[in-house]
Amino acid sequence: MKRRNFLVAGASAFLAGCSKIGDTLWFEKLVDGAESWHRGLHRALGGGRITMAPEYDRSAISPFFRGNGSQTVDTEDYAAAEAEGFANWELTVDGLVANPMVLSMDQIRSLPQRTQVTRHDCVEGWSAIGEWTGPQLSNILEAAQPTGEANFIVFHCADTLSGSDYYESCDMDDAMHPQTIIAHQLNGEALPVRNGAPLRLRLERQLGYKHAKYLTRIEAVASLDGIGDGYGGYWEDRAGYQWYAGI
Ligand SMILES: Nc1nc2c(c(=O)[nH]1)N[C@H]1C(S)=C(S)[C@@H](COP(=O)(O)O)O[C@H]1N2
Ligand SMILES: [Mo]
Repeated sequence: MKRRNFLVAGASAFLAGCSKIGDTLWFEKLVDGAESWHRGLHRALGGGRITMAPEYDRSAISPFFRGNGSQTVDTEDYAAAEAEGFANWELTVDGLVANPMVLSMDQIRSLPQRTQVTRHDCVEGWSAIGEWTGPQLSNILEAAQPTGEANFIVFHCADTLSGSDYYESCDMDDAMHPQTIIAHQLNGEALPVRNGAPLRLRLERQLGYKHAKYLTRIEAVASLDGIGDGYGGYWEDRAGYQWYAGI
């Protein structure tokens, strides 16, 4: 397939250290939003039927979106990153993908953006409505090109809770869902530290604990075995929370 070859060639140039990001073909396609590869995958996975989480008017936004779980990352690296406004934060995309890549914050901000006002429901019994902005994960995966063996996407985080790494995962259907975004803004401002600065997942059809904060790495895998305790997430491993936490 011609397009696929373009993307592979462009991504290789990028990985080789091409300094002008805009010159790489795959990145241009992404920024244009012109690529349709992910729409084909949508059809293959979902039979064309996509249910959307409710979206709200901006007037419904909660005055304060509380933080829960980790409210910062207790490392020197994170403190240094925060001190420079997360200008050099990077998101790695790897695992079972044809084009592993490392995205800068500028690249993440230059992708097509989606903004959505949604309600976050935490199992601990609170909800909040917020406006989230960021690129669709489908758009990023379109560039990375998960291989045929990739069944899940694992979200790795910078923080630990009680000494264990926080992480989460979802299936390819949710990964490619239009409301699944890598958010860098809450209510039009850079993501606050308590809410996962500088990058957090929004997985709108599922409960709060799935929405991994402080994202460092997105990994495509065939199986969740061998990742954490194998149940697909920090709370799934520890407290028996459901892996598919549909609302
Ligand atoms: N990395 C990381 N992500 C996380 C958590 C965490 O402790 N660490 N807590 C989860 C839980 S239980 C909830 S309800 C939400 C809270 O998001 P908020 O802090 O923006 O309110 O983040 C989720 N994602
Ligand atoms: Mo939660």
